[in-house]
Amino acid sequence: MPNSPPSPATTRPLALLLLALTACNGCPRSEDALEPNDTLEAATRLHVGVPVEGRAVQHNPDVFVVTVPSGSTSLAFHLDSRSDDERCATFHVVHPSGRILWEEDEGSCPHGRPHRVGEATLTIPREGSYRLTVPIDAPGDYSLRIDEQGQADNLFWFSWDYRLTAQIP
Ligand SMILES: [Ca+2]
Repeated sequence: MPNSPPSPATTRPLALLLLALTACNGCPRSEDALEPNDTLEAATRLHVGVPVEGRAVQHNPDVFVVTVPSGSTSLAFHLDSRSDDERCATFHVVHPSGRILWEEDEGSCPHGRPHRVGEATLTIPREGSYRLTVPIDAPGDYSLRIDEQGQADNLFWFSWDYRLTAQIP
């Protein structure tokens, strides 16, 4: 008995899977060694001038805490992508008192609607490279939360690798 061609009902799911894999820009990948770090209680400790490497994953915030000594007047976070994929990181920085120094609306990428206090600034020297500077008026633990917003056409939760460094200019 000759083989009959596969029916459209059989080939359609396979075709969709192949299309998804072909178009997969940011397929699901394993998490980084910093996890779990989704909350302030589980935050990764940052040390000024010492870079850490992490993975920004859509729907999976990464939280960091850095202790700032007295006498500092500003704190800068440098985040550099280590891949050429599309990126849409947004940031949230909180003062030791709980006051918000920087936040961005969910889905605000590419940084169209930031909320800032004082002289906080975000610059993007090149695609995938961010420099967020916030004013400092007290010593203590400052927190940074990174959220990858992803893009509307992502088929999977998007992720990309980064290097993060806190600096006191
Ligand atoms: Ca995380």
